[in-house]
Amino acid sequence: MVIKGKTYAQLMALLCLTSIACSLNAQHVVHATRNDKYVAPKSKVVQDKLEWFRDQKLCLMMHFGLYSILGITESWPLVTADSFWARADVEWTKDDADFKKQYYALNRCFNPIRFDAKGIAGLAKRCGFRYVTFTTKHHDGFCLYDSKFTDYKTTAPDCPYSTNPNADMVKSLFEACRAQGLGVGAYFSKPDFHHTDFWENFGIGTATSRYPTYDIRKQPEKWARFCEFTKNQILELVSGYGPIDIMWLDGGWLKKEKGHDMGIGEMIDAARAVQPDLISVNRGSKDEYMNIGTPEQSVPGEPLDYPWESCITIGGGWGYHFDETYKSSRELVHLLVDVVAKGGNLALNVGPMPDGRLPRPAVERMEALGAWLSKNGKAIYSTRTVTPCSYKQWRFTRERSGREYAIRLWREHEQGFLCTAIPYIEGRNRVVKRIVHMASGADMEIKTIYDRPGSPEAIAKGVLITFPAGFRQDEYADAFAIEYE
Ligand code: JFZ
Repeated sequence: MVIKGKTYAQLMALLCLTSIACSLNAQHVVHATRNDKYVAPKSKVVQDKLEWFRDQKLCLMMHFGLYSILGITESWPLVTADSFWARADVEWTKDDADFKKQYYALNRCFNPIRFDAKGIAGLAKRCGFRYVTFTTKHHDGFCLYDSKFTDYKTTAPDCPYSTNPNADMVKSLFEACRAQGLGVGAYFSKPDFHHTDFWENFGIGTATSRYPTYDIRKQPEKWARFCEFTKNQILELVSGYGPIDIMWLDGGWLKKEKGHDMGIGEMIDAARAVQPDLISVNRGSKDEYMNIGTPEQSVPGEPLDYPWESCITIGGGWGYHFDETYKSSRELVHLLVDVVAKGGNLALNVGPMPDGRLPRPAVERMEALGAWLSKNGKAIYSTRTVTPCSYKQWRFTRERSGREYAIRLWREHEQGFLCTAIPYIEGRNRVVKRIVHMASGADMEIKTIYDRPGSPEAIAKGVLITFPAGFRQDEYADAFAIEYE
């Protein structure tokens, strides 16, 4: 194809060089952000486990529960004060008490007989996920495991699923994950709307907030009972469900400094008496029990100098929604690369359908992630940040050995390129000796680009990578290993 005397290849080269030229002029450096809010755990065993955590990079997070049956927001519709947003898809009733009774009664029709723990664990493994975080109990108090401290659970006789051999879903899933060599994280909600020592009468007949329905200063014994219940559930999880890598305690609005002291630190200390290397997430706290940062539905603008994971939904909601809109595979690959380049993990959340299966569009995206990682994973897993970690469409990572990677994110129209360039920017201007394309293993033809070439004042502006004949550019991103002189 010839356009105005130029072949397609020449046009692509021109486009490529144009994009290089306009990008090589800016200086862009990202400095790591020291964060004084982070308090490292005292335990050396937990500190070492956090290095394991930092190596994993990709987590499959799953929100599953009663809310999944109706495809509505998880737990939050029970909070009257949040109903303005949380009940947006609850159009069949406007009566607060009526709705709450209906929501709580969903345990009587919870029967995800197509939940295939081994199948999900195998899929997660194949798609490059390294650990799985699952909702053992969300704010609504319904337990997806056989808790000895409540009858509001999948294994209770009033729940149809209780007759299923996998009724203790946490047990089935965690065992299946470990069989695949995956880590396991227990999402557990500190608030429990179904517990009457948190919400009297389950909040029915009360305009509920996300806080207890009573003043805990006036009924300290009631609050103490709730905290003991919470401790018992955390301990039964770490005692009866095998090795758990992360205890992910949600409900960060219950804060000690706001008068809702639950004694979480003591609970985690007691849990570590059973599992010493347990990583704890005590959301809402900034103490030694908040071992990893958990930015939600967001990615920090710059690298963080402590362990963290961005928890982000593959679609719009945490739980399953019938009319979900999913992020594209390109967005998800770029999201993972961006998070990893900033030193974090991506906890990508998928909400199983009411029957227990994962939605087909989610599976397709997970498989696309896995396909990309099968070719480029060395630039992702077990890496750490390098400064600068990004420059326009480039992200940079490094192995602990020091080997560096440059990952070029391709936008939708950026296909068929014949070359690209890695800019020399402050902090990244060492002379490049060799560049290898990770997906093919092919050595790239490289050439240093100078401004004012030949003149005494010539300055190296970057390295031009010319793709060899037969080069197959990835649809979403290409990782390159860089060796320096
Ligand atoms: C929390 C949960 O509430 C949410 O349902 C989901 O499980 C997510 C992973 O974690 O997200 C929050 C946390 C705090 C608020 C709202 C949602 N808040 O304080 O409004």
